[in-house]
Amino acid sequence: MTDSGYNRAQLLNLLRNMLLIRKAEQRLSRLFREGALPGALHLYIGQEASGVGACTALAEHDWITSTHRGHGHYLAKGGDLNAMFAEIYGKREGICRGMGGSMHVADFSRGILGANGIVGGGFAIATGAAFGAKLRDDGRVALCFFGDGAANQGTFMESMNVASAWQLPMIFLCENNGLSEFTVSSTVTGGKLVDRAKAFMPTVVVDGNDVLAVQAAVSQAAELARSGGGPSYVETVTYRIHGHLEAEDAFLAGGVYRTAEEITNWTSAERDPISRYEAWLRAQGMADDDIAPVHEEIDRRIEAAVLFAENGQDVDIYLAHTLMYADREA
Ligand SMILES: Cc1ncc(C[n+]2csc(CCOP(=O)(O)OP(=O)(O)O)c2C)c(N)n1
Repeated sequence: MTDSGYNRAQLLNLLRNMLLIRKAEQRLSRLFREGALPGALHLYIGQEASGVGACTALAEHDWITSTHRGHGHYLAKGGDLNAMFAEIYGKREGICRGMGGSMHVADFSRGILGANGIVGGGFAIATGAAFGAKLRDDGRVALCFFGDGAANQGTFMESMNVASAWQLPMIFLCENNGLSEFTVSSTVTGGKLVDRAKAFMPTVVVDGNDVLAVQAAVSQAAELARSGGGPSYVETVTYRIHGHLEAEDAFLAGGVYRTAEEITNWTSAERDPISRYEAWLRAQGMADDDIAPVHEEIDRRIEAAVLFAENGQDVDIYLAHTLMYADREA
């Protein structure tokens, strides 16, 4: 990790944001196993440096589109924790009134155009947001998070083509975790993903578990986009530690697509994005007195979010029908 020029408070804030994602999802994982949560749960654990590095390089009004693995992006962009928990619990107090669930957390007021159950579904949405920003000349940038699996969807090429031809203020942020559901991506992917983007725009591949490296790469891409320089492609090489989804064992029925050694390797203190960042903070002179209170604060916020969600009202299923039509009152 390199010197970012950040002050102590900013450096601790990066830790705070990564811990918020990690601890929130660890709690959600437990709740899922206890049967407290309806719907599927795709966890971002292990990829926190990618979402936090990218979102802290953006301005509050910039746009992001997310994926089915969207909790980390939503929280990193400033989405409300309580409203996310209530959404995942299927409660009316949820960010989408409990009707979207885990795969659709969104908050347009914070530039979060939504998680998305359609793999590759964010490409065209982010391209449209960037086109709108260019037409309005409002200085906004649109960043599209997507996985290496999504890069095999046709809309990736179509969106890069339009973004490049029209020089849109856009960042294609590929979170390359090497896996696509229960498939090792290299077995279904021709060539290198970055080479696809090179035909259209500047590219960079960074260590996606190094929050400061991601932050620096996305800052540069955002600066280029804001100054009229068009789109960029940033690839963050990372790893998802949990299964594709929390009920993975039931889907696999004894099948295996990765080894225990691979997981152990990526969860080692040297590679895990949070432990290695904490070690780096300590090397910069931070002490337990700086770091421990951040853990405690996040633990308190998460327990408050669980209570908030548990005390919420069950989703109003009749409202879904009303909301289906644009000309009806919500
Ligand atoms: C259009 C579409 N095709 C297939 C699926 C099923 N599916 C869900 S996640 C996934 C793999 C996505 O891999 P990647 O984009 O690398 O994201 P990751 O899960 O690694 O974060 C697939 C094929 C889907 N949801 N949508």
